Amino acid sequence: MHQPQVTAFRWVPAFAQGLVRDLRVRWALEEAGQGYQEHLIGPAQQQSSDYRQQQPFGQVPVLKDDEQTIFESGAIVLHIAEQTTALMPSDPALATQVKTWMFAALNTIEPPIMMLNVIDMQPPAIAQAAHELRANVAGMIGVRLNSLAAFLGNREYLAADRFTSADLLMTTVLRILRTTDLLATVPSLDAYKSRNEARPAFQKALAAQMDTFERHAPQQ
Ligand SMILES: N[C@@H](CCC(=O)N[C@@H](CS)C(=O)NCC(=O)O)C(=O)O
Repeated sequence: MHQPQVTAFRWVPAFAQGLVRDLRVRWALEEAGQGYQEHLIGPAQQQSSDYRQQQPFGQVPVLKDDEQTIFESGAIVLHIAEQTTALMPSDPALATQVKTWMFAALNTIEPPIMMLNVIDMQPPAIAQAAHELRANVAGMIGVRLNSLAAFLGNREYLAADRFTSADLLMTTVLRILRTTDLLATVPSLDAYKSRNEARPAFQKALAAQMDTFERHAPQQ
């Protein structure tokens, strides 16, 4: 088997570094003990028709392995997880619980967080005009975070009583809040995120992404 290839950006501005979604794929591969190669792209390749055949929206990440080419970070993490018990239990009922929480991370928790992220990235005049909307979205996120914390209770992980691909995705989603104070208002979730970020596989994946950006930083 050849090493899988992960398509990632050569460089992004600081606000996105450590959040770009190839991190999810790098982390999953590290947890699986699977080496990989980087395929780095920039704006020109994003637009190319060849790349659009692999990722129709010109985004990252893409994973190419011996079997296929896949886009959507959730689908890629699921594909990797289905090949290793490191991320997905072999018991079918437990695996269903893990997949349920993978969807919850991407489909229930991530949307309002991304909405806030988009508002916060607007130019000052637009952000100012949207300040009431921002407060409402922050409130929606708070409700979701409290529900998640209530479910977790004394559990360390979301499903199967151990770290799985559900925790991997949920942690990368919670990280998007890093420029807000929202997570700090739910200390048990903050601790959950930090616990998962302390995993050697995450640290390795993050270091690899950051190293790439450092090596390709534009000259001042
Ligand atoms: N739902 C997609 C979202 C991918 C996505 O938003 N990728 C960002 C980087 S994290 C990107 O490529 N942005 C550039 C663009 O949209 O042109 C996934 O999870 O893979």
